[in-house]
Amino acid sequence: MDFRDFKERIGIFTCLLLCIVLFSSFYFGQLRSIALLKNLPVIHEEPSKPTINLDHTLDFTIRNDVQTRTYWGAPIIWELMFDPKLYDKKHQEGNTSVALTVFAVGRYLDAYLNTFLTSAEKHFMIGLPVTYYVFTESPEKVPNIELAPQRDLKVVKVQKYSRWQDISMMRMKTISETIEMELEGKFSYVFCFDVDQEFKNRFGSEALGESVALLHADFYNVPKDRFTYDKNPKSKAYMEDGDHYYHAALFGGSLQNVKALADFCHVNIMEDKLNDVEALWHDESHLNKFFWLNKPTQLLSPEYCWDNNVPDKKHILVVRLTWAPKQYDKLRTR
Ligand code: 5GW
Ligand code: MN
Repeated sequence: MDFRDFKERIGIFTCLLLCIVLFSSFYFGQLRSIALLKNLPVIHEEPSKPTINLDHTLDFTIRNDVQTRTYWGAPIIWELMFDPKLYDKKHQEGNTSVALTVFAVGRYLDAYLNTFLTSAEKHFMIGLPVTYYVFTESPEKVPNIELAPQRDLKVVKVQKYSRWQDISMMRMKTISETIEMELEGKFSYVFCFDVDQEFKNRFGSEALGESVALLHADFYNVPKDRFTYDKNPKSKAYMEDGDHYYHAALFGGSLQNVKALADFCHVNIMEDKLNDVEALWHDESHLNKFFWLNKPTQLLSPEYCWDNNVPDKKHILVVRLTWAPKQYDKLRTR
């Protein structure tokens, strides 16, 4: 074997070795990533529930005095557009169930909770199973309301934040945790309400949807430039433009969508705290940002939460829910 022969063999040998090294690192690399994958928690996809969508039964032209559909196609629910009997029948057949969350912390419990719950028993989702989740720091003070069959009330003890802004904002954290720990798998929809309101007329199954936002009574009929979005670029709630001004006094939807909303608001509220900023209208500013980025599938007209201080009531055929008179002097002494 002469020297050139030897060099050639060394060459071939090196090539072979390289191939083996490359191949095995690829092969074992694959194995390793498969092993890593195996260690990942398995995500169990919820079996997709049959969703009840009755949008095709709505009459979008009957109310020619107001906007009945958004530009992205979501219905805006006004009186006369829907057939209440049909909605209730389909939801009863589909075994729809609803969780309602409401916070009554500090003096808000004495001032508003009884009226809120008693009126809800007369008007909220009548004919469907409803469970109220009342969050308070004083469970013993929750009034004993007589509930209709298929209706239930659960009291959850929460801490009382000292700043009222935090009482309002930290609801998002509790709502998210409650959906995850308690509601998931038990209800078709969850709706979250301010307590300082009173039901006056049917607030029924036509309000249910995958992701539901409420048009703010004070802003549904004013030009966009008057919307009070957060305009501070330092806040996560900052927005230059938007579609509508939504009211955080009520929102709802599927458990998954409401959890996404609550998580979004909570995370952004916490980030603002780290940056020492607070959005102009607290949780409501963040909620408006969420619905700008994640379009709601259904809007409720201000018939679903009317402010009696708005002088012009021409579009409001039925007041279904109304703001309780504000008792700021009594309730906001801090
Ligand atoms: C207290 C003082 C100022 C602002 C809020 C509170 C407060 C709110 C409270 O002491 N206890 C309480 O349970 N809340 C909850 O947060 C209620 O569910 C209340 O409806 C919600 C939002 O607060 P609101 O209704 O005073 O806010 P706005 O936007 O209707 O004025
Ligand atoms: Mn309120």
